[in-house]
Amino acid sequence: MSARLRAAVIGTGFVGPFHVDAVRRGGIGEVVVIAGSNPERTAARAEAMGVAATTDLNEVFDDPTIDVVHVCTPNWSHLELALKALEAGKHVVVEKPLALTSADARTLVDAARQAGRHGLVAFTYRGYPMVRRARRLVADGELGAIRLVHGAYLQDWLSEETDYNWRLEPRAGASRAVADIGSHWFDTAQYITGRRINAVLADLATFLPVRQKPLVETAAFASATGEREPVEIGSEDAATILVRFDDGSRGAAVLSQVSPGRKNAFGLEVDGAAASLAWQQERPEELWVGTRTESRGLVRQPEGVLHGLPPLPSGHPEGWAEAMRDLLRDFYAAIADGRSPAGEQQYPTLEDGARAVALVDAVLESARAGQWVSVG
Ligand code: SOE
Repeated sequence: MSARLRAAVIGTGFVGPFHVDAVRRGGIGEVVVIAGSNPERTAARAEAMGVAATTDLNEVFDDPTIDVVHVCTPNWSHLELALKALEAGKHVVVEKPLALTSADARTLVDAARQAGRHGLVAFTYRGYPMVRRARRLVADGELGAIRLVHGAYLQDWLSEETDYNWRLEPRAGASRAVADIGSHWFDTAQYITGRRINAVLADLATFLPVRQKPLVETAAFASATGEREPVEIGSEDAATILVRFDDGSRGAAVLSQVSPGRKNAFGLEVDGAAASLAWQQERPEELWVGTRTESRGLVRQPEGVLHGLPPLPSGHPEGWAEAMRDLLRDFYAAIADGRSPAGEQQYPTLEDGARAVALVDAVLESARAGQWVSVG
């Protein structure tokens, strides 16, 4: 077997350790170091994952043996860290949202192009086998002409006044629910249908304009105890958005981080002239397909061997962690096989990430203006 690609993961919060695990299980790369700003947490994460730790990012950028850098930090540092990694000649994996504004996201896309490096945006939901199957059904014409794309992405981990996380801070960006989870919904809707959203009409809501911020740092999905201070919140807890696609089809999404009982309820339906399909992230192995005369529940069938690794047999659920593994496996394979970063890719590219940021910008503008806004 050829030498594995060597990687560094920057970020020790919720998602960084899952990147370490996904790369490892993908079998093409190995994460050699995890970097973070908090020395204790970085050391603890590194020990748990069996990799080296550093709080000095130059150790990552200046190490010529590191091929890939994963940027898994809070939103405000994605741009700066990814640009530095590209300058240092690394390929980059960047968490979503790619950047805080569309202009910054374009800067990143251009930098990767100029550096001739591969760049992936972590649109994990594209890695689910049944999402890929849904895309194939649409591409094979089984649904007929697409009419409607609709669904929701609902969470509850920010539904109480005492829930707090860095995503609520102004420096994390003007949008929250839309940038954090809506960007996944938009991307998956476009991935499955192969169409682009070219206009949006959005209504945003902040149901908790004041939150009780804990004085200690709180990780995503966690609750803190102890002293708190009231802080004003500018970003949206929820959004209702109408969309139009470039083929004339229409859609609607309800996005919320304040829906009690809904954990990661990402659902998407596509209605065509001949058939409709529906997928729910929390039941990832199933795909519903309905016509005028029948409806069927498709279950995941293990397909082929992906880069040397057999898939799990049916009935052994593949979920979020496997989706991340497969997404990163496609990315690492493109690098290992020497494929040009300029060509078509199997993985979600920085260009796809920039498109999602442009949609978020359009949503904010639409909500401000109270009218449809087109996306270029
Ligand atoms: C938190 O809202 C979050 O972890 C997102 O940041 C992820 O992208 C999503 O997959 C799950 O929810």
